[in-house]
Amino acid sequence: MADVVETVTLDDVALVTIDNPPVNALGQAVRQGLIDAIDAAEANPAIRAIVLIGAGGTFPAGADIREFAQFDSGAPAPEPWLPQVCNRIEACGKPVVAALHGTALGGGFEVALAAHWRVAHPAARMGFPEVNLGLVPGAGGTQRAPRLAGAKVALDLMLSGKPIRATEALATGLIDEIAEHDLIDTALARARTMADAAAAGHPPVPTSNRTEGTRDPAAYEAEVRARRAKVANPNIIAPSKIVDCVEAALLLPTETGRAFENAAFGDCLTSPASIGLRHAFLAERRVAKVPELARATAREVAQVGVIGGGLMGAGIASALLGAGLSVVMIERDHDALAKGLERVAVIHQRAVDKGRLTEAARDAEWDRLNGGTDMSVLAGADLVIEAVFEDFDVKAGVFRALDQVLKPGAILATNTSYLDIDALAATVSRPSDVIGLHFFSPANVMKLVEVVVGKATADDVVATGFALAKRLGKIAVRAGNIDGFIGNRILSAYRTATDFLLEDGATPAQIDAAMRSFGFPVGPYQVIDMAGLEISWARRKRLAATRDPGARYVDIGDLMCEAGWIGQKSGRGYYVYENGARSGVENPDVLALIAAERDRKGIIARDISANEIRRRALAAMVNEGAHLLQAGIALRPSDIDMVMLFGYGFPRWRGGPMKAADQAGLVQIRKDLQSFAEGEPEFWEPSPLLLDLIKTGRNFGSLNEG
Ligand code: T1G
Repeated sequence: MADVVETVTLDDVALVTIDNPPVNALGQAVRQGLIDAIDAAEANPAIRAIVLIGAGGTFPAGADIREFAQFDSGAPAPEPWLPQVCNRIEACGKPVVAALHGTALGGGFEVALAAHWRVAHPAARMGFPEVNLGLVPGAGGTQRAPRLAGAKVALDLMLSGKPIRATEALATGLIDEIAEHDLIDTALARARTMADAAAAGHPPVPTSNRTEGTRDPAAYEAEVRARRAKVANPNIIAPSKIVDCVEAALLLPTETGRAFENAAFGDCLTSPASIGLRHAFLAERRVAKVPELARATAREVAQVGVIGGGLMGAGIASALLGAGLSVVMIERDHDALAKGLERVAVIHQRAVDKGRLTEAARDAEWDRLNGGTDMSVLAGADLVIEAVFEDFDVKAGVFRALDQVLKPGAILATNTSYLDIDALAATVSRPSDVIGLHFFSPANVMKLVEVVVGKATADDVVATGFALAKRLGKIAVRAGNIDGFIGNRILSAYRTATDFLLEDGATPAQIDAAMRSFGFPVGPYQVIDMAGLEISWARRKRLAATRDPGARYVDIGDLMCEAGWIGQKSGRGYYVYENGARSGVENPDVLALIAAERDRKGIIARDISANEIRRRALAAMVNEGAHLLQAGIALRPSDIDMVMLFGYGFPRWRGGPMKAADQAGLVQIRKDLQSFAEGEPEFWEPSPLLLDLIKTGRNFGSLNEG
């Protein structure tokens, strides 16, 4: 492996380059290389100063997140640790200048803060994203940044996790200079100037001795107190720890403050939330590792057709326009088309009103939107997405019409949320050009797209689906062709488990509260009321013929639909929504219906704890996920996690249902499944994959390659 840290001597300056693609992460070899380079330069009498820079696109973007995974099992970090590297840089007897470009993040920015001067490329950004991983900056950042810029700036950066531009960093004192010309030349010149000053008896002040940020202790403490009041969270400790560390920078001597930070970092590193958040970070990037993408390249897509201007079609059109594509929206008649285009205009205006889109950008997007009622206008389209009524015959009719007009090589995508992709592909002359692109509503907001691959789907069509999703800034997950694909299938299992609880003694509000305490933003019955009960009712009716008559079936949802209680849109569902209110109150009629159903089935209601609700919900999701893995519908467990995070509000800090199962322990999940099986043995039957993982001493994480 080429040296990840290389030193070139330029007259009297050592230019130390970190070269560890793709983001110069500070893995063990880089850390050791930096220590060696500083030692060598300091010992070399010909060297008067040192410049640190990253090769490729960026200064180090942080510690190596992959390396942390080994600590989940408690293994010690390989030395030298990053704090030691930073302390060594700061203690160097010769000036060290950090030259920043790209994204100097986390440990990378901490290395820069330990240097004696920071000069940045104008386009560089810097920050502390550790909090997004459930961590505190653990290499001196919580002690050095406040000394330069004060508590407010440091806490804004560390609690938001968002990077700032070089100009902002300069204004706060976190960096010292922006290179107006060549970054390296500027850094070299600065290094020599500092060496001259040192030779004249004015050595640089180590960052840890700087006081610009701590000169007003009262204001500093007030900022700490104000922040502390807002960040308490029993599940995610990093924000509170960050506040404590920044406070320590004011109150404790340097060495003690560093030790305080190190202890806080250790607490965070082993916390379930950091394990979950770091899993999510890597899983988000792993989803793109799909066999078809290794075998083919995406087709060019410039012009896209969207069939249907309803809620989904308008959302998809808006997302496409936002990605710079030209869109032709097709509707059955001019009235429907006008309504569809109007929906896009409303989405655009909302974005402008919220400052997410300038009027000029809105106008430019609008100029790339055309509409029609005759599919012949799609003759030039590279890809067409149908988002018409969720009925096979309707969609098949659209596909047959498209097949007549689209050019060879054009892709036919369906936005269906559960219909059979292979059956749809069989209706056209080009089944290999058919794919599922299952967007989630609202499609201009939700990041998840399930890319559903049919038996005939060509590799480059799959690659095109992934490329399009990436261009839309979305997370694409590969799904096999099965009813409900990945997300809706798991959602169905989750709701079956909670419906059983409704009959057994829980109320919708209790179940929703329990799942909100698990970390979902809203509970399952609140979600159903928002989406509309009729959607899952249609699915149940569609599957009725194939349902096991001996299996337990809960009629509550069907009875509610028959009574017209289909959720917010009807003013009542599991909750009552007075005068179109967004949040409802419990629907007494539903409680009465549930009680009547218990009587009819001879069920004696029992008290059900929030903990049991949460365990049953998770076990149902995990078991269905294991079934999907076994059937090859999902490529890996972490793909299932990403579907549930980005499509269904599963709490990110838990990493997803499969990660949560690993954190709970698969033996516990099996125990739960077995204890729940009493009432519905078929439903709770443990997946063979789950049992096999337990038997072989593995977990779901062991199936997430790479
Ligand atoms: N460690 C390991 N791999 C990383 C990485 C990291 N820090 N950052 C990115 N990668 C990989 C990523 O998995 C992907 O790999 C490839 O690089 C491109 O990433 C002690 C404790 C820098 C803005 O949190 O925000 O320092 O999939 O697709 O869109 O205080 O990556 O190709 O195999 O995201 O151009 C703090 C995380 C760490 C920064 C680039 N740093 N990275 O975005 O590319 S903790 C972070 C990012 C820490 C210290 C603490 C982004 C990016 P693969 P990508 P991108």
